Order: sequence, then structure tokens, then C-alpha cells
Amino acid sequence: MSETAFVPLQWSEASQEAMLAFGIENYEIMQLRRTTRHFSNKPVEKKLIELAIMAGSTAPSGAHLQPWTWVVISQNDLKIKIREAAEVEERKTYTKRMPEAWSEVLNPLGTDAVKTHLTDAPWLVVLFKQKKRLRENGEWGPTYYATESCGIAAGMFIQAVHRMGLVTLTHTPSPMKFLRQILDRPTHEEAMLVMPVGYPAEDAEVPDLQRKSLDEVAVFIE
Ligand code: IYR
Repeated sequence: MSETAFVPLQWSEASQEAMLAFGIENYEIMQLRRTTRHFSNKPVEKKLIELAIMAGSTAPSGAHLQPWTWVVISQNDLKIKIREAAEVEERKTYTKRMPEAWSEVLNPLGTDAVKTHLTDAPWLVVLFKQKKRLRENGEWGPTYYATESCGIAAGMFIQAVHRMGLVTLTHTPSPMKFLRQILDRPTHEEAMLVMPVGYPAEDAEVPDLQRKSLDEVAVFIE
């Protein structure tokens, strides 16, 4: 690849008060984020989905290869097809593949093989990880840290969705090969997450969970 030019970083220093105020505000907004399985079918402007994807795509990525493809679906027949295929896999997972160590932590959360969110939500966003890239010389080369890069991008997408006042769910049907087939993606792309996006249903519920405290999740070495 050819040399990249360097330009000055666009950055301006915020006051201590502004930094703290933003940090508090952001945390207060983010701690309200919940994953719900109950979506309304109320339409959502396409522009909002585009903005969330653009925010997600600002994520840092290995060698700046941006190894992600967001496939966005609103067509009903395609959503039905994805739901049917996901439920086939999920039924096998829940009844045959899930070891007890897994079901003991998952059962309390009330998840099951029925994926109504895949047809209720107005948009399905499927995040594909690009495992390879086409080099300038025409050969295929690897991407780097693609899982980490896509994980970060997904997190930023989820934050944008939440801050716009919408909800999403990180659905991980496994195995996910059917998504590449249904959505006609090339073989170097691997589906990583299916994220329905929309408004919560009026009677949406979430499990009554607590998040770990700062002391439980962080170690400061000063
Ligand atoms: N992939 C399944 C099962 C599942 C697994 C975990 I770990 C979860 O936190 C939630 C669900 C599904 O999407 O239902």
C-alpha cells in the first residue's frame, strides 16, 4: 500500500468541568442501556440506522482495514427467512448442543429458541467480519484483529442506537453460516452478530440484573 500522508490531529482541550460533566452524563445515559427481546414493529427512519452504522464504523481497526460489512434488512420476506433459519439452529442449540454449564447461566435470563425480535423489529443489522482483504497486487491477504475490530465497532453502534433512543439486541445464532448464504455474502465474510434495531414493545421486559461495580471490574495500579 502507498504511504499515507499525516495531518494535524483535530483536538481541542475541554475544561476539567466539561470533561467531568460529559463523563457523568455519558455514564448515566449508558447505564440505562438494556438488551430487550421485545420489539415494536413501529417504523424507524433509515437515516437513524445509517448514522448508527457510521458511528460504529469510526471504530479503530487492525491496520485500519475496517474489516466489517453491515448488511441492513427491512424486507419482511427476508426477515422471515432469517428468523426461520435462525430458529432451526437455535432449537438444536437449546435442546441438544448446550452443555449444563452454559444453560445454568443462560436459563435465568429467559432466552429461548423463539426469535420474534427477528421479525418484529423494523431493521435487522447483520455485522459481517471480513477475514481476508484483496491486496493491491490482486492476491488475497489476511485482515488483522478482525474480531476485536468488529467487536469494538459493534459496541460503538450499540451505543449510538441507545443514545438515539432506540433498542437493539446482540443475537448470536450459532452456527451462523446460513446468514452468509441467505444474504449472498462472499466466503471471506463471516457473520458475527445479528442486531435487530427498533423501538421497544410497549410491554417490553428485561431481567432484573445488576451490573458489577467498578471495584469488581477494574484494578487500578497507581
Ligand atoms: N445464541 C443463542 C443463545 C444465547 C447465548 C448467550 I451466551 C446469550 O447471552 C444469549 C443467548 C441466542 O441468541 O439465543
